[in-house]
Amino acid sequence: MQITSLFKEVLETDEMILDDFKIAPYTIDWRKRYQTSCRCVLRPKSVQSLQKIMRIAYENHIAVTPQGGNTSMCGASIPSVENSVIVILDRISKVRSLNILDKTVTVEAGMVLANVQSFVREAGFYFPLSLASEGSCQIGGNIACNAGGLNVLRYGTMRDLVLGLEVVLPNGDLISHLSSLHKNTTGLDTKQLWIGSEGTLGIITAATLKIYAQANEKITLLVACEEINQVLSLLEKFQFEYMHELTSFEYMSLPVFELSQNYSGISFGLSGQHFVLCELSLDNEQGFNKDLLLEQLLSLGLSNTIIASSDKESQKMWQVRENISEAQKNTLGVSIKHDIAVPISSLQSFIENTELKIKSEFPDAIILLFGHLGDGSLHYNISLARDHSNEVYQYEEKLNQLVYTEVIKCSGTIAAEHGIGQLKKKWLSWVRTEQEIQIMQLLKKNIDPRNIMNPGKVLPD
Ligand code: FAD
Ligand code: 2HG
Ligand code: ZN
Repeated sequence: MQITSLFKEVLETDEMILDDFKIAPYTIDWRKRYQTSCRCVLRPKSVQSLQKIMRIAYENHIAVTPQGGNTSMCGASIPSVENSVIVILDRISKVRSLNILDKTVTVEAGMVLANVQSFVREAGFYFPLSLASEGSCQIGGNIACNAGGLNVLRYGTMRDLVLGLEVVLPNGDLISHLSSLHKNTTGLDTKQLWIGSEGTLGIITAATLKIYAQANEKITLLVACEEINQVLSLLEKFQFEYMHELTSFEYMSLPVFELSQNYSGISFGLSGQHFVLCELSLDNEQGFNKDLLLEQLLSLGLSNTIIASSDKESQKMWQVRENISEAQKNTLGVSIKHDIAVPISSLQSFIENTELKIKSEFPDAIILLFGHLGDGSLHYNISLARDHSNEVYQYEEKLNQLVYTEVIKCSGTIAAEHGIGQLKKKWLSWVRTEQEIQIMQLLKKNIDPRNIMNPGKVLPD
């Protein structure tokens, strides 16, 4: 029987998208780096429907790619084998419960991140995961990628925010362990297997997440620096003076700052080579000492600073930061992306050495360096002045090699927050040992013996 007919037998008509024109947006990724095909897009209206889908897929060896908001930067959300089906979760997207005493919210996986944030905010609390794609990415996708974003410094990545999970396994069985416990030392923490698994071990349907008190006051400031070591001194100083109150420490190099300011139609009139966007979230009610903050900056020779004087000004600062990916895509076309992290103590040498290596082989390289410097992760994106088209991909392998060689010299990683997907599969062995990869393969074989869950992603073939 045809693949689509098998699903038609158990699903309602509105749970299947069959029209090629309507399927098209699901088969191309956000970057337009990967384009593929699929048999159909399935849109289960309940967890039970999803279980039926997985039973059929399992019995008939049909490859399934779960897709959330399709904002993956490494081709994880797009099928990479023929005859796949895509499963989307936008109809499994309710809030299941809010537990104020436990400080948790339980939401379904298809809920858009921004909706989770606003639900929690309206209840008087705070959910800290925040990324530029929050208007379209979904909690399930965030968990499957172990998303990081702008507040990792204080709250950690998705791994730190999930207390319980509900998952449909490749054979259709359901594991439901939506625990609200902040402590549970009963053997291995198996939920962590699905966090960061990029859809290769099953489909996440719900999660219990930590929520926090809202800050009493937030201070946003933009600091211009001439030298990268000033940026690092600023981080050191703020971590010492403000500790947990420092929630974001985002870095933008001059080309990135200019590109995004122009794209956003905003100018802060700051001059420098390096820019830092910081957020301090104050929990006490004593009010904020702006003079002290300025003094601290001056002690580092940093006088070129703007402290946001209104919510509007703070939003503008964040707009410039959050528009970077769009600005890059729409202005410079193709960029070769690297989502790396190195120990903060090695950042300066990594930045200096990598630029030297890249420029010596690609003198026309436009290096777009920005990211979550406070937690050691940076986006090292490269465009070439000679060409903005897909032709640039012919240099991807060489550029990856140059960047990743420097990353490895610093004991860093090639995927700090976007994952491996199909893009970085061949580089996995650069950062994980043979034994670690074997353990991952063993787990995959056991949980997904028919290799139907998002095949062709993360692990070597
Ligand atoms: P998708 O892209 O749809 O899927 C990603 C992976 O998760 C795929 O492997 C997919 O199969 C799997 N998946 C999706 N849903 C499920 C599910 N329910 N169960 C099992 N597997 C599932 N990432 C960061 O970490 N930090 C950032 O700051 C950041 N900023 C971004 C900014 C922009 C403009 C864009 C486009 C992306 C950004 N990303 C960032 C990358 C991206 O990883 C996140 O946007 C997000 O976590 C992906 O969620 P999604 O719902 O779009 O997942
Ligand atoms: C960010 O930090 C995202 O804005 C996107 O992780 C990074 O576009 C990129 O390379
Ligand atoms: Zn990022």
